[in-house]
Amino acid sequence: MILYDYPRAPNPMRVNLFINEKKLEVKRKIIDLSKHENLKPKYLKINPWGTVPFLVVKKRVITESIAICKYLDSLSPISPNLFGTSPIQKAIIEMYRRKIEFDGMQATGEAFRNSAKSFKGRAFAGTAKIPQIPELIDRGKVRTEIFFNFLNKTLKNSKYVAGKKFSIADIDAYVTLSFAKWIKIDGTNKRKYVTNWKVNLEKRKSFIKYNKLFR
Ligand SMILES: N[C@@H](CCC(=O)N[C@@H](CS)C(=O)NCC(=O)O)C(=O)O
Repeated sequence: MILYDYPRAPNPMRVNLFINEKKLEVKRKIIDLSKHENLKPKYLKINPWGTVPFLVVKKRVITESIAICKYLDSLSPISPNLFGTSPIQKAIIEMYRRKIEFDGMQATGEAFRNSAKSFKGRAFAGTAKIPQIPELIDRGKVRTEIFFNFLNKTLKNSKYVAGKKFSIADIDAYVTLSFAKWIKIDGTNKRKYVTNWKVNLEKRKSFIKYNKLFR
């Protein structure tokens, strides 16, 4: 099993934090996105979508971050369980996770992919040639701010995003917070509950290990 990875980018970051939380050891191959290595024919042959992360397991390829996390989770269904255990927990975690992905990560991505010079002509991740739409930059930023307001409100009443227990939803929200810096949005700004939650998460061994990569 090999994880094709570029830990700095938001989606690989989700998988990296998950792996750290579960204390798993996974063999990795780094694909340097800054050099567009993901679009080289040798990698497109393995993953035609041209994105990272992807996991190769006995010639099968798993490309979506959460699909990778779920696969690793079922190989190692040990504590901590980050997807929930009871039916209601599982549903609540998935509900928040989807909201974070659509209203947070995608909103940030909308502003970022439509503004970054290096993605001119490639406004979506992967190989498709899609022009940037400058009007989407401001819209993406507005959506991102709305998302952080929602997150702040959620965290006012609960220690973690989906309740009393740390879950994959916290990983996704933290990744969004970090990704938003790329569009110069500080999600903690005037948001006390997001700030406290971030400080708390950054004390976790898994987050310390990840953040050390870039010091
Ligand atoms: N839905 C995919 C998205 C993967 C994705 O967008 N990856 C980005 C990095 S965060 C990528 O590979 N970008 C490379 C490019 O567009 O050239 C997932 O959940 O993993």
